[in-house]
Amino acid sequence: MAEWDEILHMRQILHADFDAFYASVEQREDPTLRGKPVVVGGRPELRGVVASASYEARGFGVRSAMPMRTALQRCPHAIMVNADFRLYNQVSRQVMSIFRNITSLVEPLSLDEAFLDVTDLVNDKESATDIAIKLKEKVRAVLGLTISVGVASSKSVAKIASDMDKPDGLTVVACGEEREFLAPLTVEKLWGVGPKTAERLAQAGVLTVGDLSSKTNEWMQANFGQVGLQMKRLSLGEDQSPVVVSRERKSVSAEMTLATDSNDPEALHDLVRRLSDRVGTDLEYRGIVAKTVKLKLRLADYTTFTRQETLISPVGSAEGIAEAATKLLLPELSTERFFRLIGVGAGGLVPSSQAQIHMESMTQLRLGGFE
Ligand code: TTP
Ligand code: MG
Ligand code: MG
Repeated sequence: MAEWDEILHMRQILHADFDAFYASVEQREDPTLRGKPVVVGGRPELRGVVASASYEARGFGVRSAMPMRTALQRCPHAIMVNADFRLYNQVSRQVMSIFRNITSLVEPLSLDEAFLDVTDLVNDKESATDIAIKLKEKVRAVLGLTISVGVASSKSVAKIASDMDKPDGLTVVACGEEREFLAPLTVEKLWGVGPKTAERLAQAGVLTVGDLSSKTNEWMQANFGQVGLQMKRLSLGEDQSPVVVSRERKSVSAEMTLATDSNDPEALHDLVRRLSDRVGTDLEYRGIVAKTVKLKLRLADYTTFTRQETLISPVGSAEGIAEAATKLLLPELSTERFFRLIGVGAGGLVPSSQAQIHMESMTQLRLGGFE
């Protein structure tokens, strides 16, 4: 009986993720970049980091989040491209709509990846694997880009699976084989296990997911608390978390460290404008507006503080964010103050449609007051 119960409740989850997203979009736009090591990211002289590296560049050891300087040392002939967030947002919207044409149960995790719950689509004629193959073909045909897909009975296993065979991969973990699949992987593959936790686990001789799964619940709880129990469940392939169609984001932000600590109003304003552009593009893409705008500032001595303003009418564009952020920056500038890092954030997020209603009713109230 228990087994039947399991089979009846077995879910079929896909995790799809673009291969080298930013870099692949750039290669698609400019054919001369195809087959070449391409890195998208910030300029090395501005302490830029790699956002995305094409698979050709990865052959030279270039990785995301690596300082651009290091990337160019490893791969001197790499072609550097500035990020075009508007374009990536557009491609993201397109891929999400391809996903939603397959099922409405789509949970975007970031611009380039999403979970799809296809449980109800699977039947005698079409397996989850067939759906995954169809999805890959569709994305290639419509967008000229490749995705890698993981198919499994849970979100966490599907996400790990999609990363196993990149680029253009398809990894299927059959129902009941989750433990075997996970066992040889390093603990860092598990959701929520970062370098620090991995280091602590390594000290206890726990290197692989298999090692972790053989630890007792008591040991996991004693050493890592509630999170420990969650890790143990994930190591066994147990993850009941549902695909959540709309994920509420509480804030959107972007920050950047300056090449050299600066007190130059022009350079600082310029940075605020660029960060606002990123935040504003993200808001536009999501169709949301912000009621508060925040500025994060770090001085040369690492003192860090924030300034924020709650706006009378919410903003949802790069220009609106920049205007508010610039106002916050102005009183902080002085020749003695050298800044090391600046961040721009948007909070109090509401759907644009809702903000519209809110503003209309405020207008009506005001009109009412005049009568
Ligand atoms: P990822 O899916 O993590 O990376 P990727 O698509 O470039 O490569 P992969 O084939 O391994 O999936 O992230 C998607 C995009 O998010 C990536 O193209 C650029 C951006 N990004 C950053 O800006 N900084 C980062 O540190 C990472 C990891 C990603
Ligand atoms: Mg990706
Ligand atoms: Mg991704």
